[in-house]
Order: sequence, then structure tokens, then C-alpha cells
Amino acid sequence: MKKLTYIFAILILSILTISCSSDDDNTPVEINPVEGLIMIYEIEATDHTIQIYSKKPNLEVGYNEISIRVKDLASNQFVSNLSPSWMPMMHMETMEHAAPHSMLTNAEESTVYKGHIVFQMASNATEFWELTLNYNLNGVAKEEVVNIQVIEPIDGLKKTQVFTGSDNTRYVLAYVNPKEPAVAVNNMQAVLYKMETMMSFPVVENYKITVDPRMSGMGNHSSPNNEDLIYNALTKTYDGKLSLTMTGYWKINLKLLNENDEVLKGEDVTEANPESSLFFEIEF
Ligand SMILES: [Cu+2]
Repeated sequence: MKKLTYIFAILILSILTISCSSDDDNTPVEINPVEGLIMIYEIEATDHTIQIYSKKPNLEVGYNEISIRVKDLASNQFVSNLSPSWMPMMHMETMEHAAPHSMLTNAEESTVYKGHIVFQMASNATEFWELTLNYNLNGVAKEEVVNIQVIEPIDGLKKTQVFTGSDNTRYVLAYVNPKEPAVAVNNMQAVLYKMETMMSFPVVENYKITVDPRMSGMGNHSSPNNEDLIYNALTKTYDGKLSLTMTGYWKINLKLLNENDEVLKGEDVTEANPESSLFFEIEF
């Protein structure tokens, strides 16, 4: 009986294997590597074209996911060995400063280089952002400087905080997820950078951000099962849970704590103190 079961199992397995492999052979999959993204800039250079993509139609103050690819006009192919780097720079009337940004990597699609930039402020009539791109094309080092437009978020909600902590350090904290909040316990994500100089913004590791969402329009009620944002070394983000019990406007009250649990910014929400000085806003 045991032997029979064994043979039967082998039979089932081989049927499954056959059906799987035949599926693979018969359905060619063509994937557009920039599916769902909007090309916001296209720069024509002499022998190549640079394309800059975003999920949103504009670059906004706050966290922006940006993808870049380069087409070699000689081969008419997108290049997968660019080794690119980038530097966002704001030229203000009296000074210049950079912005927190990640590296550009092509881990998911070999010809699409992805990264993020957290813009602290919007462009205006006299002050502007430039993005300098450095990369290799057929063994030749290239540099392209792109004038980019950064606007205030269209929804007018605060999702980026630039502040001085009680340790006298300047920080940039930006909301990342959920991009589409739901009435649920949402996975929440933020990024935290320290302003070392005007040009250098390293990721802050191993701090903690407490989460207290409130509906100020409804007696400032809270929600159960929120989880503090904890540093994730793999993604270099702060990850936790955001519980939203109904649709509407929520102020997500935050506190930033260092590795010794000392509060650097933000306050508890109490009867006497309805909101923290450190917060994000969402509406859905
Ligand atoms: Cu500026």
C-alpha cells in the first residue's frame, strides 16, 4: 500500500511538471520594463538619449521614486552597463544645497536604473533644481545636467518634515508608504536622513519613530494595532504598521527617538496636547 502511494505521488508530480513546462514554452512573455511609469524628461545628447521616469506626472517636494534609462543611438538599444550616479542640487539666491537620495540600481530590470530623491523644497521663479547624472556609455564617462522642476504636493498634505532635533542635528523625514491607504492595518514606510552638511545627507540607522494616527475632525480618535517604525537595514527604510479604521483626513502624529530611546522631536497626544509637532497628513 505504501509503495502504491509512493508511485501515485511520483505520477502526480510528473504530470504537474509536464503541464508547468509546457505552459512556459507556449506563452512568450513580453514585459515593458517601464510599464506604469510616466516619462517626465527626455534629453537628447549627440549619440544617446536619456529618459527620466516617475510614477507621478511631476517631481514633488518629498519622496520621489525615479527611474532612468539611456538609449545608445548607434545600436538603438537601452544600455545595461551604465554604472550611473546622480546628484540633485538646488541653486538658491544665496546658497546651494543637495537633497537626500539613494543610489541608482538596476536589480529588477537591467536597462532601468531606479532610485529615490527626497526634495526638501519646491522650485520657484528665481531658485531652481538641477540633476547631474554621471554614467558610462561604451566605456566613455558622460555627464549630463538636467534642469528639473519640483512642485509642492498637489494634494497639499504634509508628508515631509525638515527639522532640528533636541540633539541639535538637522533631519529630513519623508513618508513613503502606503501610497494608497486603505481601511485596514497598512504597511507603513518612511525614510530618515541626517543633514551632515549642505551637500551630504546620510541615512540615519537604528532610530525609532512612534505612530499615533488621529482623526482631528472626529474627537481626535485614534486606532488600534499601530506599530512603531523600526529601521530595516535591507531597504534602509523605517517600517511599521498604520491602522486606519475609516476613510477621511488623518494626522499621523510621530515621535523620533534615537537608539537610547531619547525623544529628539515630537510629543505624545493627550487631552491637553491634541497633536505632535512631528507628523504626516493623509486623506483618502
Ligand atoms: Cu533650497
